[in-house]
Amino acid sequence: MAIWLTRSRNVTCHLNINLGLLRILTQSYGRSSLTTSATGRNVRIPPHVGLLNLAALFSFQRFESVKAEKQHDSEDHGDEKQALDFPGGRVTFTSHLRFISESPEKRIHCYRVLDDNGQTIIGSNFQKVSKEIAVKMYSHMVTLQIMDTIFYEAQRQGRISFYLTTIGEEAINIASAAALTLDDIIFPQYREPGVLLWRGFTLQEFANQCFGNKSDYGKGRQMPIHYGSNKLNYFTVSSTIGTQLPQAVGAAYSLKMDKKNACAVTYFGDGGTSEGDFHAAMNFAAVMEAPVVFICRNNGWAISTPTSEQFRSDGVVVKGQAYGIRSIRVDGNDTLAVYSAVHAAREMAISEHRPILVEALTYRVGHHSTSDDSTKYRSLNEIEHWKMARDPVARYKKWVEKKGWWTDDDEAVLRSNVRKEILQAIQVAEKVEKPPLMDLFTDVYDSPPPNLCEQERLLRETIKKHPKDYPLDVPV
Ligand SMILES: Cc1ncc(C[n+]2csc(CCOP(=O)(O)OP(=O)(O)O)c2C)c(N)n1
Ligand SMILES: [Mg+2]
Repeated sequence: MAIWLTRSRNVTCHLNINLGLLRILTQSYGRSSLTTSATGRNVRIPPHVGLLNLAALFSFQRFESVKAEKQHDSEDHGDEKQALDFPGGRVTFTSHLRFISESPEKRIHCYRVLDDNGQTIIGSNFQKVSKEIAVKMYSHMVTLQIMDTIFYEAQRQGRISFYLTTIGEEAINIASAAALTLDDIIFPQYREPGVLLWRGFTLQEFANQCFGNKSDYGKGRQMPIHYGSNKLNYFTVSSTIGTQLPQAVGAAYSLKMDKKNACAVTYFGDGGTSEGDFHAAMNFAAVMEAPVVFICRNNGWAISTPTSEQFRSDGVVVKGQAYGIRSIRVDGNDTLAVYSAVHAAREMAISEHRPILVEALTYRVGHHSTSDDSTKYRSLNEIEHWKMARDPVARYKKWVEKKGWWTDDDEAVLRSNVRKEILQAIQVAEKVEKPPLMDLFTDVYDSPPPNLCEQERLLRETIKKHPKDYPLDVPV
């Protein structure tokens, strides 16, 4: 957690220094000023540009210069008769000195089924859902929202140490989970508790983990939100970004060797794609033909880093093709589109023994976590726009209502029941005893090595010396 805080502070500090520098430049150059952009070009800053607009202008210029140098691919299929036999197939020759363009003229399409008003787009091709599944998806999206709101409040009240919400990403969580079977193995990042909820993790189990009590499967050794369940085929969340990706590929490969009718599914953010583990996993999966579905939640931000500073490619979807992986871009706030895309991806992964990449476009509506204040680096307008105009839950609700499958009464009953259930779960979790101190040192080694024994001895001595600095509710 400390690392997350330090990092976001550093970025803000860096931004402030840059803005300060620009202010000095505009002041000292009077009516319009000349400065040097990040790409080394001279940029003239008009006098009417305010401080905040300057930052936008600065990044705009960076993109302009990249665009100016862009070279578009023309129809050059080479000389069909002149070719090189090369591993992987024939490569035709060309006498044109041409580099492949760094980006296509048009961005890759985004698959969607529901329009902004929750109406099915005429002619759209999607996986049909039964009334039962459709209503279950909606109820779970609402449950996830309420759970997030209450746990977030519990953290603000100091009852739990940390929390992180999934607000804005309910459709990706729930609809992708609904398109899978329990035999599929999940390797999550940390913003996918809805997948676990869909699989049957109870609100009490969520509360036990967040409170780190004796009933938590991790025995209170992890920060809140690091859920995991053996029973539900859901690997425990690990804070270290990207580690789950190669693990998922390994698991997928073993499922294939065992001829199982299942795949591995791994979730990650846009920020996660900058990790070496992402690239290693993609290549490994392609080469080993592992039945794994990679689901990238491209939510625009990695703590305070916007995607414009994360990559220069057309998002994440294009990276699939570079590795030889079939890929799709989907509207992550469209429940039916996510459901259909993941359903199809799963089918292909298992029946054709191949990895599939799904890039879901969405937005992280909440702060990164309770250790973050995102208004320091993004505008309230941007957040409000996604919260109000693009809410995946409201959009999907319109669809289930239009189908005649959901009413205001259903909504009122659901909200009241879920609220009660969560408050009850929190009260119970708070009262359950904490795991004993000893549990900190168990479950890794059959017999603990000397350095662990030494650490345990030191800890016990320190607790004896400074009892007030240690929680009284942890049995020593
Ligand atoms: C290897 C590693 N580097 C850095 C961090 C600090 N960190 C925690 S979350 C995060 C941002 C991840 O962003 P993204 O993958 O887009 O997921 P999101 O939070 O947007 O869902 C970072 C940099 C970490 N936990 N692990
Ligand atoms: Mg992100």
